[in-house]
Amino acid sequence: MNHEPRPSAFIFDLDGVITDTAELHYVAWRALALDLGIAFGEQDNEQLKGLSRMDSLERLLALGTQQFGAGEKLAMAERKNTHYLALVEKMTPADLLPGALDALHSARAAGCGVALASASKNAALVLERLGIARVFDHVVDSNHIRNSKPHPEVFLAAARALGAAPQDCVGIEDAVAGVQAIRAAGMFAVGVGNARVLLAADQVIADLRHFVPSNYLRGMHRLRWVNET
Ligand code: B16
Ligand code: MG
Repeated sequence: MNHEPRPSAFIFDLDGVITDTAELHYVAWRALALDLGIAFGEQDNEQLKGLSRMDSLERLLALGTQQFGAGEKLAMAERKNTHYLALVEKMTPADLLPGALDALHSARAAGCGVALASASKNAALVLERLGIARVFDHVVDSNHIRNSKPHPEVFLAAARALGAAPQDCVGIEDAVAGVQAIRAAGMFAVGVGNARVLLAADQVIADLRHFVPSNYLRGMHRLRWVNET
């Protein structure tokens, strides 16, 4: 771990940016929905990206008509998570998304701080499975914060841990709620995915193969990028 302040820093989201766990979350949520007799499709799963586990559950239950108590909801979230963890156990470094490893190494090679800002309580385990736990100076996930994305807390906590001012940080996100969190933190927001969806991003790229850390090193907080996709 390097605790020295850096001139600039990159703060990566995990799911959907570095690896595609959305599909695994989908499989586990769909199984729960099936048990509850709730119709739950890919479009519904799209709305859960970047949300915390309990917020995701509330969205799923809102698709049905039944009411549940707090204890029942906790048990459902636990059941979904057990299923999800069984799927995560099968992950390997081959599950890194294209360009992810290069992007992380290039950011480090440029002398920048590199942190993770994830809504997932399972982030550390996923990083281990992917073989990249040591690439990050800091990992901030839902275990460390009170407010979920789109609240800026997770990105601000990552910047603080890196000793970087928010305006000197670039955040990289695939979810609408995540891009909103980065902007609310006062950082430059790189959206990964569809520019028609990630409307609040300063720049949108299709995936991390298009991410060149050295491009951001000078005056990045003054630049407004043109969306590329
Ligand atoms: P867990 P990210 C988020 O991770 C996922 O995008 C979101 O779909 C998931 O519900 C959330 O983590 C919570 O995950 O149940 O593992 O705590 O995109 O912020 O890295
Ligand atoms: Mg994500």
